[in-house]
Amino acid sequence: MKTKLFLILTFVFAVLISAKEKKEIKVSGNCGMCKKKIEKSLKINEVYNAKWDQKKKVLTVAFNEKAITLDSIQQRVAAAGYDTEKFKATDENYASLPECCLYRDVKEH
Ligand SMILES: [Cu+2]
Repeated sequence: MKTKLFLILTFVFAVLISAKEKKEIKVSGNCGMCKKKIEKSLKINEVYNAKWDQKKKVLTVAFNEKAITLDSIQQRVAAAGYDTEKFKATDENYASLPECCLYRDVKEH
């Protein structure tokens, strides 16, 4: 009985100290495929939730700030081919995107 209580308390404590941080970052992109790829690049344990808004071009990300920095999150997104506020995708990564996703070459309409 005591052991059970101890385990529950440990769990509650662990949840409390896991620092959950929520941030919004500007991320370039065009379409639904971009959304999938951006969000997929953040399917890791350190990130609880990542949602990219196609209209606003804003990524809302909830993550464990003790386990990952906002910089490395942006680096992951950039590595997937999408420019973020702080990190640009390399030309090579950008060029490997499907044609519909080439946001740098899209003209505003
Ligand atoms: Cu796309």
